[in-house]
Amino acid sequence: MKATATANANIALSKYWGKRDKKLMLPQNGRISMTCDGMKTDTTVEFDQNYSQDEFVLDGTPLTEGREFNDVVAHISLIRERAGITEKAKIVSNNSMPTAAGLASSASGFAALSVAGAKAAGLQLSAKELTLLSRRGSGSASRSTEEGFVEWFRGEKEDGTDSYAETILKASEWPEFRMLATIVSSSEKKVKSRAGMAQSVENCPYYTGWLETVNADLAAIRKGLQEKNFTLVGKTAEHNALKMHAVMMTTTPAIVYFMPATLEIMHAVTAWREEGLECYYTMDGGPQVKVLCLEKDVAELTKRLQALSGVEKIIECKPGQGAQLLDTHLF
Ligand code: 2P0
Repeated sequence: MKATATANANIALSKYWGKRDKKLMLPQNGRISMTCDGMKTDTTVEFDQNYSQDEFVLDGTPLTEGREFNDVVAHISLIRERAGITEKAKIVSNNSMPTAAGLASSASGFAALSVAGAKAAGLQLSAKELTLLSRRGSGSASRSTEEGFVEWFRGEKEDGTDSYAETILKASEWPEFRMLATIVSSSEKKVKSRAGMAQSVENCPYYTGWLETVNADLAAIRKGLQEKNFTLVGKTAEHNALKMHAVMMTTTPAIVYFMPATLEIMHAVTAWREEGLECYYTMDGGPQVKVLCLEKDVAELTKRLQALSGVEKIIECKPGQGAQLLDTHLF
């Protein structure tokens, strides 16, 4: 009753910000992301009758309380319930990127936990069932079980069975696509996405405007991916991210993730693009900027980004594989 899985993080090209059902984690709108080879979580889960309580060790630190611990225990309890078992679990998880800094650690985390947990509990789940299970841990996790460029469908059903994720372009079909995750701060973010998006749905005056325009962005990105039209994908992703941040900033209380270095990179990317170096930016629930580009421009862009004062670190991500089981356990 022990299994280990690895899952990559994923970064949205067209974003999700708001739920229509908080318990089932059903989104207000669909979303398209890239599964990122370059940022991952490895997780081992063991169910054993000798454990008297659930244990969770994250990046070497045992957690016994708090939001992360409670969310992980709730997800393990859901897996236990599905499998009809009662054994407590030990869970050890390691992130390759800073946790909770807006780098989709909850996406890779809950995808790895779902794949390892389901296997350890003896559940035989299809790929679709794994995305549905991962979604219950974190909305963004539903996409990390899948490879390459992935669409998470909004779905219509109240029970959520049609809100799953599916690869729309394999990693091997556009291997030149790159995302440079440019880290300007590794500190944990102050406003968690889950709480922030609930406030936006409740009181942002522009929320309906956001929802009205998202489907057009999804269609443009789908088309851009199918045609491998980098300009269309990049331009749409950048505009979509700015709209989402406009919603965040006009929520009460305001959610402002940008730091001075975030804006410095945004301005630099725009200027470089005007010079003919094609790149675009996208930002999520944190100050980091993900610069979208093609493989041929990675060296030049990395050099230019590193020369900016606020940049701490750059993680180069390629389109990556979906979550997988591993033979070697973490304990
Ligand atoms: C996204 N984010 O589409 C958007 C953009 C953050 C900003 O998906 O409550 O960690 O666990 O579903 O998935 C982050 O939200 O929140 C996210 P829950 P999640 O990537």
